[in-house]
Amino acid sequence: MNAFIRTLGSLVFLIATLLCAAPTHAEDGYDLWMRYHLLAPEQVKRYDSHASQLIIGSTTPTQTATRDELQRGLNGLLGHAPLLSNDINRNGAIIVGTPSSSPLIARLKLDTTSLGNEGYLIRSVAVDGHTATVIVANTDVGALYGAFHFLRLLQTEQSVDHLDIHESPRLKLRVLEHWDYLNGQVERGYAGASIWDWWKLPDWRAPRYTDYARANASIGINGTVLNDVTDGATILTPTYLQKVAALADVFRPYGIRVYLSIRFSAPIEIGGLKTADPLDPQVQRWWREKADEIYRIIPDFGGFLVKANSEGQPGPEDYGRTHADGANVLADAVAPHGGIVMWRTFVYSQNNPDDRAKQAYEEFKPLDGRFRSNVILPVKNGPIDFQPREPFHPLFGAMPKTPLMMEFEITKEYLGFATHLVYLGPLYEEVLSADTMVHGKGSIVAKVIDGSLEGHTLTGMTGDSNIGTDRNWTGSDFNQANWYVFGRLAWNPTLSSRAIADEWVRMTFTNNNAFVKPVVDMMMGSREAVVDYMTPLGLVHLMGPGHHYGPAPWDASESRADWRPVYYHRADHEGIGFDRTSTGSDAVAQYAPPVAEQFNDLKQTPEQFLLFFHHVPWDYRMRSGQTLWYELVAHYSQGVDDVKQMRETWRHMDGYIDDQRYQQVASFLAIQQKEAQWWRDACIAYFQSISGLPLPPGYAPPEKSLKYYESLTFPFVPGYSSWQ
Ligand code: GCV
Repeated sequence: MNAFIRTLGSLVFLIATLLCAAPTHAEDGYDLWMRYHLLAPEQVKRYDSHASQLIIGSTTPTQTATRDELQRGLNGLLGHAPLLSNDINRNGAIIVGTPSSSPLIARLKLDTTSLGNEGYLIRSVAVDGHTATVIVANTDVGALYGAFHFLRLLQTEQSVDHLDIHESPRLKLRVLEHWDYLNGQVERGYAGASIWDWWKLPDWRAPRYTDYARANASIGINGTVLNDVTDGATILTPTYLQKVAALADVFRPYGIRVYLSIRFSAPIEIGGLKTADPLDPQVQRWWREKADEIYRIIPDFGGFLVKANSEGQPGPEDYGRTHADGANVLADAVAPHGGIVMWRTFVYSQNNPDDRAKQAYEEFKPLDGRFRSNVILPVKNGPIDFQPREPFHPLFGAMPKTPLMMEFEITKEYLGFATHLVYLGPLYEEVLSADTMVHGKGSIVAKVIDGSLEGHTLTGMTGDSNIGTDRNWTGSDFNQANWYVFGRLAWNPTLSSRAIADEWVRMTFTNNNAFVKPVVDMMMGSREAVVDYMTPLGLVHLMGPGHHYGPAPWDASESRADWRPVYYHRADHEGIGFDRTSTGSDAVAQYAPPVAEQFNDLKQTPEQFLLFFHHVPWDYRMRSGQTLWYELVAHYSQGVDDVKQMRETWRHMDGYIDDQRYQQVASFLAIQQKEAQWWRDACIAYFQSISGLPLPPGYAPPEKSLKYYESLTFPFVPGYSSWQ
């Protein structure tokens, strides 16, 4: 009998394990990484003893949100929610709160001084003779972040015994920037329309807004810019401010502040003034009154984001004033309310014939120290524009008296839009760990933006969002990882992108190591693959004009020279590459001397940046001993081979996850392979027509003629820039 019961027990256990291990029901990706599916029975057993009771307040909206999230998460992961109680009366309680909101926590007398306003600690303790896990912070939002961390431990099947976790964000502003227009379009957005339904706001607050806030809070994002940097001034009108206020209400419990992109000429466009000159007292008053109006209805409004005097946008230079004059008038308007101004450095002018890579530095470096203390300058990761690979931006480390924030592009404008599987973690990590050398070795970009290098307290990172109305939010399941890794690195820019990929895969798909390991490896290699099949060896901006889809290295059709691919690669019969050395545009001089010296020297320049800094003969001998022409072809071919390998890896993943997501990834990888081949063939066909050299032995010729690739047109590319 005993044996029978044992066998029956094992059978039930086996069936339950199989059910958990091999999900068969369709999933559409809506849950993102907050996918609280029932864990395997042995994991449930392991965590049950740590989740018997939940002791948490619910007097504030943030406390309620935290309680709801823990209940939802634990219910999903363990199959039942812990008992909600006011006092501890058994082992395995979870106690959440702040010393001021929870008498139980106050009694523990934990040292929370180092946690600041947003940090938390998670610790295994004994309370009144019972074991418990406490999630403690100085604020409700800190406790919410801690709750998400605790859930992540379970989702990724980590130990929750003997916990002693201290976390606080390294950066103050962790901001998503939406390039969304009021008409519903999203600039460079490949996941459907804007998620802000402006027409129905403020009365209809779609439940999706709350899920958006949950997702952001789960990775520590604490700000959102709702509209595109080239959006008009309408957002500042009373009607739209009511809509903005409604969104701010939804986000507030999750610790998310709302920011707006403003148009510098708003005082003229909606204010009826004749000028937007920042030194004009009427203009200054207009901005002050506008700020007062905003803060009356959104008391925790974050502040303004500005793109000025760049790519046709109005700005202070229209009146002979500087970027600092422009930023300061806005800064003065929001300062009494605790607001900040993010004044973008992505500035270059069509009237300036100098190397585009140099222009932001030249504009801003002389203004160092001339901005108000509530101004921070977003700097794109590289000096051109979010290319698959660029060296770090020379402004990092060059403006010691001014807070700089990192601007990353999460939406894959130049990296295959929604369909290509490109995990951006390695790109972000490469830039954050790049050494500016401004104060000797170890002056890495992460230390510039976390303020530790120059002692700034206003710090931040902003990411140009990839979110839209698609059910899976980002246009593909793997694009969710780019939102995720952005948030995690904004919390701590020294985290490893591999570790982040690992936790994301576990939470988003499965903890099965047979899936996790190969998929994480595939993600980690995916960025190098796209560099290889699009822009290897330091090439940049070979994308089709305007829409940036597909290869067009031959293109010289754009009105502006610095929007043309031929401007960037400068290929001729002798060689290829942009000479930015001291004998060329001298862009290298913008870096600290040891870095400048390295980039200035052909032999010392890392080959991944070779053609960014040097014009190199086709027969130049690379470190491999092969010629540059050979290596160029080899890299393009390697990129395609890598994508083939990614498809092969994914083929072996069939059956580990739900079919719906599996199939979509498989189809998208097929698109990626086709397009990688197109990139390779079109670029090789073109560069061969310039170099006049035969293909190295063993490499297949392009499938079609150069004429064919040049003839392709794409009038309805998604995410097209509406201001061009
Ligand atoms: C918002 C790139 C993109 C533009 C974008 C611009 C910017 O040039 O192509 O769509 O405009 O960057 O960051 O301002």
